[in-house]
Amino acid sequence: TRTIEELSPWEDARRMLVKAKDEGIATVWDRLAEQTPHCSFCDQGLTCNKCVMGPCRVNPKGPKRQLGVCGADGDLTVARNFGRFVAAGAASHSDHGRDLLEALEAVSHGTAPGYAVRDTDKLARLCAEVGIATLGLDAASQAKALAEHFFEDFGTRRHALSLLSRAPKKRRDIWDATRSTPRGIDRECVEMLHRTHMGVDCDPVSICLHAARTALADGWGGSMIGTELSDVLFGTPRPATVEANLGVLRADSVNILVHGHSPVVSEMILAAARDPEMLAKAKAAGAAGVNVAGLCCTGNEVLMRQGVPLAGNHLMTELALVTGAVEMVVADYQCVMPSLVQIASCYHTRFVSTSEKARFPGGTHLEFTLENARDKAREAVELAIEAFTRRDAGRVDIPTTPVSLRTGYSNEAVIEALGGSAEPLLAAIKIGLVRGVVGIVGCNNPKLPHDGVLTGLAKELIRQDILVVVTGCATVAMGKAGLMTTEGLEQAGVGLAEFCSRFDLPPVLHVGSCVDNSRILALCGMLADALGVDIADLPVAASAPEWYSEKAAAIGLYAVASGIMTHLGLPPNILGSELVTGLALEGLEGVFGASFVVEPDPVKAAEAISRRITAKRLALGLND
Ligand code: NFS
Repeated sequence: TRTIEELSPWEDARRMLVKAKDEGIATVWDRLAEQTPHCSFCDQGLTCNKCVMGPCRVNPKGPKRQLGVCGADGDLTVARNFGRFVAAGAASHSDHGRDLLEALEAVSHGTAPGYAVRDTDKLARLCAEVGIATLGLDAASQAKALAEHFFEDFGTRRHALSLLSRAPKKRRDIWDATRSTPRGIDRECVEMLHRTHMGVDCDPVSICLHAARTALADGWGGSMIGTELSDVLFGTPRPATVEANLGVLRADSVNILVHGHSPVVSEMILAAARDPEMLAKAKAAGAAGVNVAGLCCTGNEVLMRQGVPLAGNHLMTELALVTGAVEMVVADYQCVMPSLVQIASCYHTRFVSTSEKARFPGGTHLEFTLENARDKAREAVELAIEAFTRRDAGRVDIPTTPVSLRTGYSNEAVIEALGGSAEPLLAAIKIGLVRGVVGIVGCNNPKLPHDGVLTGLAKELIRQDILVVVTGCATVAMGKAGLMTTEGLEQAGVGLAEFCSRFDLPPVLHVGSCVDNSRILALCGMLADALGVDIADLPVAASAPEWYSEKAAAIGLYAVASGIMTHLGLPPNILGSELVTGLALEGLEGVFGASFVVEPDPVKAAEAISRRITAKRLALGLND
């Protein structure tokens, strides 16, 4: 067993791990220890439970069980499992994107009280981009036309998604030539389920290529639409300084944690919590106010746009409840550990689920719809105020004081910070002041030291004059490590520090939640177009150092299929197939001009990324 010091480097996490132990509360780390060692067949992707002639465990090395009952070998078994894994991730992001699309449509029809188009300029820009004439159309009509247009991207478009136009021509040609141009967002996910049914696609390579197409439908489709419409409905993020870690909880206030992914719910909770009437009710219950803080990706959404403090990332979600100071967790969907319901029940904490598609037995289900969200949010806040009166002060421990971090770097905000165009960044890249740009994204995984690979990698990269952009659960990690304020420039190389100081930027820029990785794709498209090259020619890379989820696999694969080398801190369950593993680590380079690197050590990972950036710089005729 690992010591608490080995589990997490952070004071807030360690104190809560000790408290959890004292109070007899099991966490994700305890359950991981119980599950270890894992089944080696599953670990390698060699189990198949897709039909009832099985389930099968395939052993490619034989002598027995080299084939499943249907005759599938190890390579096919691994490819089919991986294909479905990616499709589940792409479906999750895209179904979240669809929720924003339905919100936009309802706003256009006036049937979503409490929601509105907050960025009308962005709405008009998006309409123009997809070819909707806006002259004479008011915002509601534009919203209606745009919603109709994007609905087609989900289902009925036959050839290509509309926002693929943001990718350079050379990249689109590669997708066409390899038959990986995503057509409909839902279509690619459904087709993956079809292909991986018994007796359909039996070629592991073909399945992997379709996995890439499915992932591209996420990155340039479902996620990108999710990001853009979130900006339209809730405002395009602008730079701001906010606070993070468990210290953002307040001993004297009603604490509500918003958890999950969609701003459609968290924005409404925030609005209700800020209502003076609710404040009065909170005061009447003996609280100083209502304090909303974020967890995980929806935390990133309201952090980016509304300056809501961020309590923690994936591995902090259980520990946040262990403070005993949380009245309510309001969750929508994705990355919400079912264990939260049990842990909440150990305290006065209410666990509230809000989505028809994500129910948590044992919690309180307040079903939010676009019509009733405003009322349901008020109901939730009232329940939280009621819970405050049941809080046991003797069990409250809020560790640490918060750290500050800068947020709000949408592409629009970055360009504005650079003085109106990306030119200064390109110039800095050309002369080597900034050697390259790396996106560090995604989750935590209890198999790895909490936030250790994330922060270790970021520190190495900025030291080597590589600008880092972060999303999702990577964000709090970087904030806690002090890399997201201009003070963080002390840890940056001379060139990067000079560039960032000139534009008052931290060395690590927060660009949003996980669906907002689509901002990074769009930025790469923009930089490549400005240089007249393909994305694969840019000195850029991506990394999901502590990833755990199907969504992260989809992100990694769309990055690679977009021409961006991607580092993973641990491999997906594919090692049972030399063919699929070889494709991931090398073969995809020949197809898409990029592949995966798997490396748990952050220093070695930084070396691999840095070598890649050097090679790309030299190929562009730049010094390194
Ligand atoms: Ni993205 Fe990972 Fe989840 Fe967000 Fe966090 S764990 S794949 S960062 S909350 S989606």
